[in-house]
Amino acid sequence: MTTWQIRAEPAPVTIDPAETALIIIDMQKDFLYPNGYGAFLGNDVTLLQRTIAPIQALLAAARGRGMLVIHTREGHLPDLSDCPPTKLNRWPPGNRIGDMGPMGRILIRGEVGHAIVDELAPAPGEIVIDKPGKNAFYATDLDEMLRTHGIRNLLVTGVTTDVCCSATVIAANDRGYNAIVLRDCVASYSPARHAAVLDVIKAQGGIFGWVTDSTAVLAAMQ
Ligand code: TIU
Repeated sequence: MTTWQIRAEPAPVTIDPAETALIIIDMQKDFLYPNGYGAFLGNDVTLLQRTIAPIQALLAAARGRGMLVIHTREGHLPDLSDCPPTKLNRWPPGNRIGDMGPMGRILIRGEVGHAIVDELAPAPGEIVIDKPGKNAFYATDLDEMLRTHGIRNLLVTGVTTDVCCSATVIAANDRGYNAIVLRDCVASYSPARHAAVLDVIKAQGGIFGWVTDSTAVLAAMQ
């Protein structure tokens, strides 16, 4: 059995690549592009764009080794029937999910802004999970898909560190998956929140998982 030993915090982690998936969380135009929803709300999207190149390198390596690749997208049905009022009412009218944004209706499935960025477009056959929540396990068949493929470890990438990545890592940990987060492949609109979340994940002996980077993972893959 081939194993990969990955340099990580709080300790190195050894994984079987056959039991490992690369998950790319919500790398959507609305969050990353200068004319997307995130930018429209006043966020600095360049902080998020820095993740694209290292995720591209990791994605190419994962594809080359036949690893399971999972993309997720946050978004809702056009009639908003899957969007709780608590989430809908978080922003003033005009800036809400379902309102017309710069790249179509904000976070609505099928709209331009909801799509994954061109640089990381899913390849035919790769799993794409449409999620109505922040946590990718909530109201999706992600858990079933991972179990079907015998996955026990997740290499976690995507945006944002403090929202959808954090929510997914915490949920994965409770479900018995090892979450290994790549610090250069996740990003937040707030560098302080990004750093804080990574600290929490690896605190207390790795209470939610491990923190590493793409250089260490690519080295372990050799
Ligand atoms: N995908 C994801 O993280 N959704 C968010 O709403 N993130 C924010 O940082 N707002």
